[in-house]
Amino acid sequence: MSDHLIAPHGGTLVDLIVQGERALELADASRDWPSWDLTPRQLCDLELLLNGGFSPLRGFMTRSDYESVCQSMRLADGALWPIPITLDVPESLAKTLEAGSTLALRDPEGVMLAALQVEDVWKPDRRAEAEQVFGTANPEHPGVAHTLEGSHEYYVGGTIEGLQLPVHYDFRSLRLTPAELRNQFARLGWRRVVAFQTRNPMHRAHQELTLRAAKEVEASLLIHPVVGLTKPGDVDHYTRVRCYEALLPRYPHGTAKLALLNLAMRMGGPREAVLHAIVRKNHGCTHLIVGRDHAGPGSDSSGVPFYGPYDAQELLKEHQGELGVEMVPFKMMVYVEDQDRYMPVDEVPEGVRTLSISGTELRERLADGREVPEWFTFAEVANELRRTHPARHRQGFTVFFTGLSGAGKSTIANVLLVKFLEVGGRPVTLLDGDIVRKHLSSELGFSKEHRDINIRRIGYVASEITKNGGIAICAPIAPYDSVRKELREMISPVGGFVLVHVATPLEVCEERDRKGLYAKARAGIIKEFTGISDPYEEPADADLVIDTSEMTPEEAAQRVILYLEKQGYVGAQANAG
Ligand code: PPS
Repeated sequence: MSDHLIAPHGGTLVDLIVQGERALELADASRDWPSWDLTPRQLCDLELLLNGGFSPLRGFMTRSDYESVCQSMRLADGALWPIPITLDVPESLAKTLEAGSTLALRDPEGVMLAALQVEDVWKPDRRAEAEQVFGTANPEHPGVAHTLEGSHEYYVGGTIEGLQLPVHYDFRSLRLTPAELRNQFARLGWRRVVAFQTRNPMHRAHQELTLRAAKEVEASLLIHPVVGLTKPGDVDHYTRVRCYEALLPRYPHGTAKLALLNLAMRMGGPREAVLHAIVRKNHGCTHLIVGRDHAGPGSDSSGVPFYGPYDAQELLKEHQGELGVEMVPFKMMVYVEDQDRYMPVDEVPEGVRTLSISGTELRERLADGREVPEWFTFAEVANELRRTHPARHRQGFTVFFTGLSGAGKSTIANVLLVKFLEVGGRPVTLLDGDIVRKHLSSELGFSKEHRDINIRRIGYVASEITKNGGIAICAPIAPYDSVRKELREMISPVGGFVLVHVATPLEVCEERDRKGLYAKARAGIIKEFTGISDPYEEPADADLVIDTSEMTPEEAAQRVILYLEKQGYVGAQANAG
């Protein structure tokens, strides 16, 4: 490692991976140890512990470090550290551990990644932790929600010996450890490096901001996006990385580099900004760009922001001298139309027209297939976003019919199937009640429990079809409201979900009795028959209500198509014929 690079936090770059004999010894001994399959958050933390991204930490925090960090942002030895890095486990495991035991840490497939020499097992006051670290115990803050509701009751602290880093198969050449990045910087002669932390796609404002920052401090630029855990609802990292790669050629040759950071963000605002600076220092960076609301979780439900827009800048400013990482503060960049360029908002002369597009507006434009202007984002980035967020008429969707036996669900579903096949363009799957019960749920009966399992199975298959851009038409009875709602929640994030209540009255269904089932149900030959001896909960949240005693199956199918057209899920040609 070059002497000219910034020293890691604490002076030495930690490397917890053990080799040769010791590795064999640990693997051998692990047979007798209790073992823990790491959660996604813990896997991210372990990776940065093992590769020195979290130097000087040598394991998950012990109680004294944890308490000191929560209270005063310092480890017990006084070193600056803003956020607890702890291993949470359930009581059942905690009870088997004590100081001196060893715990095998495994990935979700059971591969042993590291051995933890237990020093401490304790039950933390997680509410106090949330208040100290995040400044609030409001679970609308995602970091607080994880601390209070998403983590186990006990913490285990101790040093770690690593057998291997967690395995990633995606973007391997961009996943650089602190040592690897430092080697590259040394080879390139990059002594001054300004890091840009991000969890979002980068648009022109971000490019302008990073270019300006690099020029201002005369440093090379490391675009260092987080690909571990970010804020729920963020653009997935596969898409983001393709966007960053598309943007990279827009920087002057040899001045910018892209590497991925497998950090689990806490959305901890000011304290997290300090963590980001430490982690970047360990990766060989001398500067960190901190913009507006850095690592912020936004606002609570009453619209009050959890942190002030420049709180993170202020906290990092207090500590930058001690850390040796210089903060490069940035105000929000806005587009000045008359000058066709970006400017920090506080430099825009009064009365000058500025333009901006919010995240919500961008999502809407992508969903509607509307143009994303070149002043906002480069065409190559917009194309990448479009590939993942196609316009609604290219997205998948589920049409979910619910209603009594004999209400006409299957008939309408079959007409709809044919209409969609006629139009073509998207694969269509019909998950009819009877078909599903034959192929997916043959062992199930008609108890509430079994019906719910049946609907969840249908929902899972429909969500996979929808996610992959297909059309799923489902036509079970689905008599229970809560499981129908579960499906809407599961499917809506990956495409469209339309609940159609086929509300043909029971008398009409019974009179039709096409399968003779109602007669058998009345005679008590078939038990738990919906509408006769079993409940049907009418949906109050149906997107469409259709009564087949008042219209033909073709008319009913047409109503569904018109509804989908209004929502943007089918284009103009879907209606033709
Ligand atoms: S559920 O409640 O959604 O799981 O039911 P589903 O999978 O749609 O299955 C309903 C079909 O099974 C036949 N059948 C019964 N339906 C209701 N209650 C009882 N006890 C029952 N026993 C058998 C019936 O033919 C249903 O088909 P459809 O097409 O709805 O008439």
